[in-house]
Amino acid sequence: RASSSESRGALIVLEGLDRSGKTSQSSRLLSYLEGLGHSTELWRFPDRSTSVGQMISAYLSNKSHLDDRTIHLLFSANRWEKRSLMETQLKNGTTLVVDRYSYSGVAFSSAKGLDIEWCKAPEVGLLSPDIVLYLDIPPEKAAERGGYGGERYEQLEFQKKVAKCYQALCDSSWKVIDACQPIEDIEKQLQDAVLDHVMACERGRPLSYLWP
Ligand code: NYM
Repeated sequence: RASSSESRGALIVLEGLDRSGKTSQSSRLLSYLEGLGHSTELWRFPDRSTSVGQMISAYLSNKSHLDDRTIHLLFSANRWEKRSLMETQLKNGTTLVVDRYSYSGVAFSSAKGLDIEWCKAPEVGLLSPDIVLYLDIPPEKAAERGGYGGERYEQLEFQKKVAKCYQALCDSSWKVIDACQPIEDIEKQLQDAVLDHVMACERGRPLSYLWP
């Protein structure tokens, strides 16, 4: 067999507006895949544990101010610093459930008015997800859920712009899920959506790279 058909874990990405339910659905999906016996890890971006991540965290909590392009590149660098570990884990056969990825990077920065192609450029060469699960919620509904923690970006008018930017990125390869449904229904739909991809990767689907 060619090395391109080696078994690997799947790269599963959850995207959506703030308060769309990504974080709780990510951990439910992790439990499900682990329960089926798949080696699985939960990842998230930004990864606030690194030194780049701490700069991002300070920015998001309004403790620092950075130029729009500068913070965009820090978010991207935060993915680049995890890229080789990501590839290692996938090749080890571990499936990664990732709460936000490059699509958040492009959607949130282009919502500020930055050119979308400029925003995409630093992501080129990162690993491409096997499936993007988009938790679709009207910005008004997300705002009603409350618990906007007061971080930068957590404002209705801005989230409306982010929603439009996500629409510009969304293509037929994404699985769009109505995030206003009951939690258990969403959970079930996510489970159904990922299984084929996990199997295809086990059978040796080759890795691919942004932007496909
Ligand atoms: N965010 C997240 C970006 O602006 N660019 C990125 O590349 C990523 C990964 O950070 N409002 C924004 C989206 C969120 C914020 O995310 C923090 P979270 O999931 O609340 O930790």
